Amino acid sequence: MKTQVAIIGAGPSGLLLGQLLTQQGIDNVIIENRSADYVLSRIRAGVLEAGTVDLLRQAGVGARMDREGHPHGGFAFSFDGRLERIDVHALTGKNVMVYGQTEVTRDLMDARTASGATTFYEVQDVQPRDFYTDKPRITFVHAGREITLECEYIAGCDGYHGVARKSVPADAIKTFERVYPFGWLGVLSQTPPVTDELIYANHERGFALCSMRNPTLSRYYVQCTIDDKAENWSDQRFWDELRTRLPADVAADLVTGPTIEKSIAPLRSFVAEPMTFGRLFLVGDAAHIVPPTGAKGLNLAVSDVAVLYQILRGVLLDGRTELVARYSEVCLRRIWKAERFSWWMTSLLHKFSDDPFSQRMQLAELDYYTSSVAGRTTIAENYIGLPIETID
Ligand code: RFL
Ligand code: PHB
Repeated sequence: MKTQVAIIGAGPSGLLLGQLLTQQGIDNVIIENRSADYVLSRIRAGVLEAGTVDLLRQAGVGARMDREGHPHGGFAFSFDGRLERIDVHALTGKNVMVYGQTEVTRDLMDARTASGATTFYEVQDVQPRDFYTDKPRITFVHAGREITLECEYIAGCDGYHGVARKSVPADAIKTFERVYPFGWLGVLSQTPPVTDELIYANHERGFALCSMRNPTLSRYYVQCTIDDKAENWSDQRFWDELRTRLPADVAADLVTGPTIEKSIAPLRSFVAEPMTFGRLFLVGDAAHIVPPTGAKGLNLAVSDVAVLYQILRGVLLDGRTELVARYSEVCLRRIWKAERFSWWMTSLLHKFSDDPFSQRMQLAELDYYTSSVAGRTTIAENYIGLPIETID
């Protein structure tokens, strides 16, 4: 079997890259080791940067997002019993969009089905090969049959645990990592969100986040210990803990109910350099992880796709093979800044120890940033998303 671009992984980055390439008439095949239903059952990101929204519209998958998504012009920090709003729209002229990753993925899957492009789900033994030659290929097993997919380029969009990054020679890659000493316990509940906008809470018992998917579906998180288990948290314990970590007037408005999902996610910062190995590109979580505190993971995956798409278009439609060399440096410039923002938000809002001095430093930093126009502006311009470079 032959294609121009072989894409490993049908998460948001693989599906969006496939959609943009298909729109340009560039042939591509996606191979995914899970089923489509499993991919759609993963509850993850909820906040889309303005640039992500623009690219989804450009890809022709923005219609339902524009109908059902919720533009937000700001969010709040709570600390020391206070609630301080960051007016992102006033400071940047743009809104973020609250629209779940599950919905983005569903829209992309529907568009792919409509385009007739090929996707193999539930594949096994995926192995990228010969990507340092001009005839790369991927071998995999589908429905008991071994398939060789010959291609011109391979996009490794297969997430942090995928095979693409693991296939590159150890001496060709350098990785940078920080593992945080806590996790996030997240719940989804069929209840109205406690406020119209997100609240990121710093509390002496630990971080909490009030988020949402729509006016009847809330998403809440509390910081938990790294070795904690979701089974240790009854719904009652979760709601009590969340209420404790919010300002009293907000807590009084919290509507509770049965939770429909409860899971724990570890927090990690991770970057692999470079992101190109011959004709293999690493894209999205395959190349980098951020702690979710800045709402950057999905958005970074999308900005990698924006860059790779422009490069592959130049290479495959106009023969500009010299562009391949630019992918890694262009992406990494933006990635490191999003890593910085996510690390900073994590450091500012979580409980790292019982040390009272560190807690006072966090409160002073929150007070300083939220009471200065310069402070609020730097937060707003990072939250809305830093510019994505165009390749000319
Ligand atoms: P994905 O979504 O992990 O998709 C990779 C796909 O590759 C498949 N795969 C393979 N396929 C074939 N062969 C193999 N050997 C394979 N190995 C793996 C996998 O099954 C999967 O389908 O990576 P992608 O596309 O790069 O997308 C990245 C995003 O999913 C991720 O960054 C975000 O979800 C992170 N994230 C958030 N990002 C935001 O921008 N805003 C947020 O508000 C936000 N909140 C979150 C988050 C992540 C969370 N968790 C659970 C990690 C909140 C949470 C709790
Ligand atoms: C979410 O709604 O799942 C969410 C929102 C903001 C974040 C992380 C997760 O920073």
